[in-house]
Amino acid sequence: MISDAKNWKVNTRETKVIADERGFLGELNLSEIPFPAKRIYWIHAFEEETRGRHAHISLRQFLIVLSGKFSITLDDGISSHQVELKVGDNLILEAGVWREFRALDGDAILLVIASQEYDDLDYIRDYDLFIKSKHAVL
Ligand code: T46
Repeated sequence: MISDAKNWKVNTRETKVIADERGFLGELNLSEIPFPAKRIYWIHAFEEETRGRHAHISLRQFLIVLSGKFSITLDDGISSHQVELKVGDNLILEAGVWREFRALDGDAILLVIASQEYDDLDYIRDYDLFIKSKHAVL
């Protein structure tokens, strides 16, 4: 584990991966996910493009890098933390965290397991509003 804060936990190489002469097989038990999963989606990101740039009001997520590398910035409104995740690394991300994801190579794939179905109203996409929402809570 390289980072453990109130709103996120970064685990490096925690995902079980079985390698043999044919390639790799990854395994994840749903019991390892700290919430009931309602949705799975994946991102095949273009190199150096930044995705995210939002926070969620209540969504909880479990993210696994399936291929390549991502630079991820996590910001809880008080401090900002940057982590680099490579294949097999995973991240448990709670609500209320501003996040930005940048693919560090051209074959970067991120699998996300989410606690809710897609809801655009759960997104805060304006950073100033995000900071204001954090101060309203504090
Ligand atoms: C997050 C990061 C890691 C859907 O229709 N269904 C879905 O399940 C999702 C996730 C998105 N969409 C639509 C909404 C937008 O029209 O797909 C389009 C792109 O979504 P967005 O700009 O939010 O993509 P990212 O990569 O910036 O963010 C996504 C997730 O939205 C977000 O929850 O944390 O991946």
